[in-house]
Amino acid sequence: MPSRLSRQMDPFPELQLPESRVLIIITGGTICMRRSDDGLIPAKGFLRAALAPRPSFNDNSYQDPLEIVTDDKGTRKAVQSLRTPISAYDRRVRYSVLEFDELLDSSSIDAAGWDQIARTIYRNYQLFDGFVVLHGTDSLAYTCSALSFMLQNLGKPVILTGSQAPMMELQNDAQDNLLSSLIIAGHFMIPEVCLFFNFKLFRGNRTTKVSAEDFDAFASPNLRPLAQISSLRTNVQWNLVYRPTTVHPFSIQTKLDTSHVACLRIFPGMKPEMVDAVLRLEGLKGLILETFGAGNTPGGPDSAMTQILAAAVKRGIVIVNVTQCLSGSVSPLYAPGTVLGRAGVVFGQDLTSEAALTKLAYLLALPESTPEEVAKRMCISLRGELTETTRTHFEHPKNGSLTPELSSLTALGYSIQAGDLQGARDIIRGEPRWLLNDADYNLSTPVHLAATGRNVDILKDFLEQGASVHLRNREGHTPLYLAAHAGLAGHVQILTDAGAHLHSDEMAAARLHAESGGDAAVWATAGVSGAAAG
Ligand code: ASN
Repeated sequence: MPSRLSRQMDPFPELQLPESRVLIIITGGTICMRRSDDGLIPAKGFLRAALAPRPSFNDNSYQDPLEIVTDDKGTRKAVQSLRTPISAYDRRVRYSVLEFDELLDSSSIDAAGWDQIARTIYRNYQLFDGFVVLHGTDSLAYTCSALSFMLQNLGKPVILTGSQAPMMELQNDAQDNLLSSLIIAGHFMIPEVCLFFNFKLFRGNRTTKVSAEDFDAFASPNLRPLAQISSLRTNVQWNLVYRPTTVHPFSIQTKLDTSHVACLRIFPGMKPEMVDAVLRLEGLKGLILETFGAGNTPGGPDSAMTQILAAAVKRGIVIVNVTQCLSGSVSPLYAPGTVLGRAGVVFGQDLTSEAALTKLAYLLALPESTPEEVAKRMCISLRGELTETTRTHFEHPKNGSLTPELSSLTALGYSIQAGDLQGARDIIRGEPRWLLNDADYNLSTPVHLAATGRNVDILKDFLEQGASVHLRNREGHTPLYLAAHAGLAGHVQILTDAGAHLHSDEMAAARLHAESGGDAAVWATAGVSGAAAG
């Protein structure tokens, strides 16, 4: 693998842009299927059969092996990697493939499969800039929703995709879906679990499958796409991107127990006993009720249906009201919905059924969860899965010769330089766009500047507002590297608390600094193994 130093001496300027690394995780689905006597079934060997022969997935450069972690003990294995040709954004994406032992038609995935995906991402989190998960479309919206909750304080893009026709068929949507997912994961710091399909990037927990055959198979009825691909560029709606705003590193919650939850669709004339029978299933802890329109069920306050639901809530079962409609929200707009609310049924607002079911399974799996706590958290947004009331939006008048983006970024740079926390906050508050992941001519973000700035509180403030710790500047450096290089122990600590880690490309240089005159304790906190701590 070319080292940072050799890359810096390369005479071709475009090669100086840091290459990004993406791990493709293959779980199955039509995208990797081949024909058989029993119909389409998933087939192994995707990298060799489907990716290596295609010029848009393989620039035929020297195929550096990349390391991947294969188990919870941290066992590393070197696997083949391929690299894309240079993108419209002057960057190449190097990727490796990790194929699960058993590839599934996604109709058979369950919570154990979600665990396997979450663990694979967790084990390999520090080795890659982003992740692409290949998955069947049938249960894709469920898996996206489940993972959005299971991956806590996610700081890197995780993009799930699949296709309606296999990659090995002459006419397919697989190639576009996979290539776009790879490019987005390798270029744009969107720290969310996303679903990419038919030129659109969606927040995963907002999606639902709407067609069994069209290429336009997914919709996100209550939230616009996070990005759209056009012939010219990828248009990211940065103002929509969700970011964790607490200073905690990435972690996962596994073992969602879907056997404790159920989903029922109300229909005209439905017998209340049916609902009662489900609510009395042994071990049931939560129910998603798909109701009519804005959240209505048949019957009034004293009806058998309402009494059954109220009694179940009293027994500690969490019941969540979501709409059968494709879009819109449930609320106490009509009397029947209000009656349900009074009976203790939670208003699921504009949650999809997929998000509601997996969120309920996630919350019930958290240690020490109580029905009251679960009911409370079902109504608030944990990962942007539901629309909370709108926030106030401030805007300063703009003038000057720089574009508004650059003038705000420059002003922010001066505040950081002066250590002026209030000044930095004022600029960000008055800025309608997402400024904290913007970068200057050197690809330095405000976090890069704050990482060596005189006031560590500014750095902390940026992280609490959801700024990414993983973006790299033109030299390929993370903010953590810069802080450690400057010997700033407090800055290094807060960055690692927020989940920052050195990029694999930086490790060799970091080790060199730690061994030759740098502050070994600071480098050790930054994650250089072997550097003396304390
Ligand atoms: N049955 C397939 C699956 O979900 C459908 C697809 O991927 N298009 O695995």
